[in-house]
Amino acid sequence: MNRPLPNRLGHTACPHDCPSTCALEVELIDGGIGRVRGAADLDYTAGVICAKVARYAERIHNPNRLLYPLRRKGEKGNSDWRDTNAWERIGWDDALDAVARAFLEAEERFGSQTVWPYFYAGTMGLVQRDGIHRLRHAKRYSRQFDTICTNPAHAGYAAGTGKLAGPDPREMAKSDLVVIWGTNAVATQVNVMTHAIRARKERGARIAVVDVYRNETMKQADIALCLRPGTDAALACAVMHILFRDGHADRDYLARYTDFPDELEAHLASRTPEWAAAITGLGIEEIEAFARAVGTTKRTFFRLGYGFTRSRSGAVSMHAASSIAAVTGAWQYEGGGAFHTNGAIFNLDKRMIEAHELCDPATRRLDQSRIGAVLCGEPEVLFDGPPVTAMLIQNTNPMSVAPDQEKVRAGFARDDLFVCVHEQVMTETAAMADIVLPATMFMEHDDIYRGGGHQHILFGPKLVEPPGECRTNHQVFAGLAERLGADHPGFGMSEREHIDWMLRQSGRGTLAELEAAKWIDCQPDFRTSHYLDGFGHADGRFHFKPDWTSVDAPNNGPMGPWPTLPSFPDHFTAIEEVDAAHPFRLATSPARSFLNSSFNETPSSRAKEGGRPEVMIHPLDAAERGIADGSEVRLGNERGRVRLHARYFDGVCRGVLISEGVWANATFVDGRGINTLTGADPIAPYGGAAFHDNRVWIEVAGPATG
Ligand SMILES: Nc1nc2c(c(=O)[nH]1)N[C@H]1C(S)=C(S)[C@@H](COP(=O)(O)OP(=O)(O)OC[C@H]3O[C@@H](n4cnc5c(=O)[nH]c(N)nc54)[C@H](O)[C@@H]3O)O[C@H]1N2
Ligand SMILES: Nc1nc2c(c(=O)[nH]1)N[C@H]1C(S)=C(S)[C@@H](COP(=O)(O)OP(=O)(O)OC[C@H]3O[C@@H](n4cnc5c(=O)[nH]c(N)nc54)[C@H](O)[C@@H]3O)O[C@H]1N2
Ligand code: SF4
Ligand SMILES: [Mo]
Repeated sequence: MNRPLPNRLGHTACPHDCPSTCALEVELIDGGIGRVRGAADLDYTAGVICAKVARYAERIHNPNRLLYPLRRKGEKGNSDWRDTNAWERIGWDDALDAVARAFLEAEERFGSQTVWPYFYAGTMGLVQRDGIHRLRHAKRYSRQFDTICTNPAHAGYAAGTGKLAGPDPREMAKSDLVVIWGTNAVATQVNVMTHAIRARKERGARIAVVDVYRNETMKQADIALCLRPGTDAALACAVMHILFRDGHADRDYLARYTDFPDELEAHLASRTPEWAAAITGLGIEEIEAFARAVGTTKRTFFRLGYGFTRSRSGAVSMHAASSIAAVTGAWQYEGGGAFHTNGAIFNLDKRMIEAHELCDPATRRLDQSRIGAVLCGEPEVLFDGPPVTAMLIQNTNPMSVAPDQEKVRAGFARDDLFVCVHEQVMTETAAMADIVLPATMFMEHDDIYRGGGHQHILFGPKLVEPPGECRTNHQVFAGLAERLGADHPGFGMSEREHIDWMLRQSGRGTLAELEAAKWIDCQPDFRTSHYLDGFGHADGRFHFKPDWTSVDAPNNGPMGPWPTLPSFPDHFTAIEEVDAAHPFRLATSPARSFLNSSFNETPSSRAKEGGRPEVMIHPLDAAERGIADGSEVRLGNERGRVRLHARYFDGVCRGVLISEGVWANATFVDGRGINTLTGADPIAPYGGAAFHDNRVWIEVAGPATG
């Protein structure tokens, strides 16, 4: 088939919730889009993007895109928005009036904090994503404690370094050993592989991968470490034990740049490879070999991901892994150190977008991950305040992605809860709404993005017209503000005016300059990035013994009580260990062709992921239970049960189960999705959901159908 030739190329940035934040080139063809490619001239993207965004035409020109506002007529939960018995098409004015009326009535009855604007990072654009705070603060609505993704990782990393920043991620290409720890980079941030493989090709570097199953990233590894979920800190401790034992600790560096190295060494004396092998399931020789590689390679670059922190031991594990680089002093060398994210380097002034000056710190901050408990009215998570009776939801799909789904479902089913969902497609959350508003996709609006896994700010201009009556998040804020009597200059500004204002205030030039340049490289200089003039803590040192109480605590009462965190890196037994009734540990790792729940509606992504949700099980574990390859199984724990199909895979450890991807609940045999099994209890010390830390049982559910 001949593809039409593009009229021109558009330049933009990928808005998805992915550390890669790729610079994109888009073929623009007769008002629509064709192929999407990675920009070759941004050296982090280096011309490479993931397959799901390369075929974005399928998502943006999706026949199931929401096109006009809808009012629910029938029962909650009907996702066929063309069903006129379930949904009624209405105009934008009517829709916004209905939302405003519901919010004002709710406020009248219970006070402003009964309204909970709920959002997340479906778009990472700062104007479209974060403008919801302007409305929230102007109206004194309940705040959101953003826990679902980053808190354990960020708290754990900053506990050691004092700052969420590190070496230039492009330095991976100059490393001699790239340790990819707890991130399935091939699937979740493909550019890490670009730079790691470059190091291998150009310098003969080795790649080590630490994960809980032999995923696509581990298949590329020279050193593959497949450990039991939640036990990474034990591995890190044994590595540090060996480094001290074998004379690979850099004692000058330790004395100059870190706290309490002597106490650390004494503490590690009993954290032997034998001790760690018993906890992690790794072989002693595997641990020794990994430690030897780390100890004898000055330029070791630890690329620390999120996955290994989605565990009740997550923050402790992150801190332990980052500590290794401080023992060897790898931080001093180009191509060495421990990188997690560059969150702290950008310093963009978001006051106009978020209306900080209107924020009343006395308003409660409800835990995003515990939306189920919040909507079920549990007093503790409501801080004994009013129930949540009205919501605006943007850029997130909690009916699929939030943990403890039984509560989430019960909460959304409440008759006295008014929900407005602004979405691009009819998600399972939108299906529970009273009013659904159609949203633009990123190529249909202007926004600005900043990297997580790299160090650039990028501009993403509007490239094509939106279909139907889709509106931007920014337009929705303005439309509601007017009706709700919310006043702030930010509501009257365009997206471009916001971006220009923010750049100027932040000392990053102007929008016109950014638009001409396409991106700004914000990497601090080498000495700063490598902490050679001191780490981010007041004493300038890396902290092996962190003050876990000093992480920015939510100002609304305790999120705990926390179990006591170990003072030095250590195995943290808070994980959900197996017991007789629940003999397996389940991790719900990401799928390569989905992005959280996004793309799980596109036929090509579903097909690439095998067409249905599955759980991977070691063939020997399966055989012991009479589970045939492809057969239907039930998984369950204290939180609920799900039915899906088993797939044999000898790349998972015995006793471990992996279910990849957030599939729509409706694709499971009985309509209950994988997050039925995941818990919303907060991870110490700063919240978060332990998506990969679940004990479960598994049993045969029926005859093989696969
Ligand atoms: N294709 C795709 N890309 C994505 C996403 C997606 O869903 N699909 N999600 C996006 C989002 S929101 C985020 S935050 C990032 C997250 O990206 P990552 O940082 O990669 O984190 P996760 O995807 O949670 O998990 C990564 C890996 O950690 C492994 N893991 C689980 N438990 C443990 C453990 O205890 N120890 C170790 N060592 N490994 C463990 C999982 O098996 C998985 O292979 O990816 C983004 N990119
Ligand atoms: N089992 C399991 N569950 C998980 C995870 C896991 O590893 N395992 N990972 C967790 C993590 S790390 C995260 S971050 C969460 C993320 O979960 P979600 O926040 O739900 O993730 P996304 O799929 O990125 O985005 C959600 C929605 O945003 C919409 N959207 C995108 N752009 C816009 C826009 O401009 N405007 C509007 N109005 N809507 C838009 C998309 O259509 C999509 O439906 O999931 C968590 N859930
Ligand atoms: S790798 Fe991530 S940032 Fe890059 S195109 Fe894919 S989803 Fe977007
Ligand atoms: Mo995430």
